[in-house]
Amino acid sequence: MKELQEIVGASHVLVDPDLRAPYETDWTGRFTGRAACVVRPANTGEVAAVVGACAKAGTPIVVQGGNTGLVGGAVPGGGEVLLSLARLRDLGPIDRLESQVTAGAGGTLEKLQEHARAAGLDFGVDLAARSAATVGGLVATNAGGIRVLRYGSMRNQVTGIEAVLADGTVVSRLTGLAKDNTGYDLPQLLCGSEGTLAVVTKVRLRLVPLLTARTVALVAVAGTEAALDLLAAARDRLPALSAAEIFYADGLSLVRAHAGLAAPFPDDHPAYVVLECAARVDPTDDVLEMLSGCDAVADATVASDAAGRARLWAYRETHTEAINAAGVPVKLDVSVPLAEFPSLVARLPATVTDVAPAARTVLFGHVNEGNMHVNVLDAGDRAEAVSDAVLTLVAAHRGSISSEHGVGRAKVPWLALSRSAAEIDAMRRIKAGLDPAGLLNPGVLLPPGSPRG
Ligand code: 2HG
Ligand code: ZN
Repeated sequence: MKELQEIVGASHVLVDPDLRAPYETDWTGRFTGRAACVVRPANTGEVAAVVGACAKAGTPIVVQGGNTGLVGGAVPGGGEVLLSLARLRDLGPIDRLESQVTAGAGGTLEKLQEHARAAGLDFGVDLAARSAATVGGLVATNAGGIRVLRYGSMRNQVTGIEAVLADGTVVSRLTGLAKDNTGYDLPQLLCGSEGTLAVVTKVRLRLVPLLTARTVALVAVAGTEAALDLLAAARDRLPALSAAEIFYADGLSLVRAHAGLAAPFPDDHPAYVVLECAARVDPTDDVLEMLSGCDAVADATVASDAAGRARLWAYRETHTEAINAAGVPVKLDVSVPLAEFPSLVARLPATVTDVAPAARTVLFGHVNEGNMHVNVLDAGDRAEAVSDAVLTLVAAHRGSISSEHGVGRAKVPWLALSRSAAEIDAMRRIKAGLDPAGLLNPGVLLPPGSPRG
């Protein structure tokens, strides 16, 4: 402890339980664990020294950014040093020639977006937790969000990384070269590694053109199949399409009650799709034309001014908050091929109530990627049974048990539903090579085995 205080300063080693508490429980309140202490280094050198000291002492570390994760991957299992990267917030100058920027792992997505936009560029990833989610956390989980349809997930934005290995060694690859075939792609290996292979300290990121002409449509449809018909029409007819999101009537009621929002349409409908187009010239006419020619549209409302767009997005983006306000949910984040999507949605509610009769299932997500956020309220002590039933159903639909939130601690028991034994073994060998003592994020991602998962 004294050594850690010498590295980061006594005021940045939090031992008092009240000071540790906000770091020890995740955003949903489901995952909680005690940390030996919380250490808040200010720069890469301090991170390397802290990790090196822990390696020497054989002390496990759990790494945390904005603590917005939804799978318990950034809260302690019990007794680790919690390494908070929140002070690594530096944002480098915008490189206009390359359209890139280097960002500290602890800066928020929102600050990165503001920085890029002030220079006439934008960042390709966006998600509802933007004000707290950090760049390092987005990389560690390979975050997705609402613009994957257009720009891909976090790994598609990453052109370089600086990271601290489990023994305190700093590896830096921040040149961001567009072409560079000189062996293993370490930055890409770290994307989605959930803090189990190294501690990401800086990230070199690709930026995208700032598209200020934006149109959002909230479209009422008869159900999931109609939503897919609408998606197909939108993809065909709208080259500027940048988001396609789905939610259902029960989610809308929850959101409206929580946030005091007016009904979007005179009538209720089974399902709703939010479409967003972004371009240099106003895409509204194209959106209206597509909507008027699409039989799947039961009703629609369109906005192109900032306030109107935010008003329509709120119906979708308030889901997580509204669900959390109703109780501690079982949160599952799955994806299936689009052909299987309607069958999955149709079977989910009964799959849940078969094992937890009092439970309520709220579905919403990123329809273009077949990614459904399955939130289950009132599962009581049946949380494990609910996860098991839903994830088994997803596997039977050729899907993934974690589409964008990662495996964390929450999904470890079900990893084998999505990954073969040979793949898990290969992952273990990579882990053993980079972190032979199993000190980084033990209990996260890999099932227990050798070295410590
Ligand atoms: C979103 O798409 C996030 O809004 C959160 O991935 C999803 O709360 C959830 O289940
Ligand atoms: Zn999502």
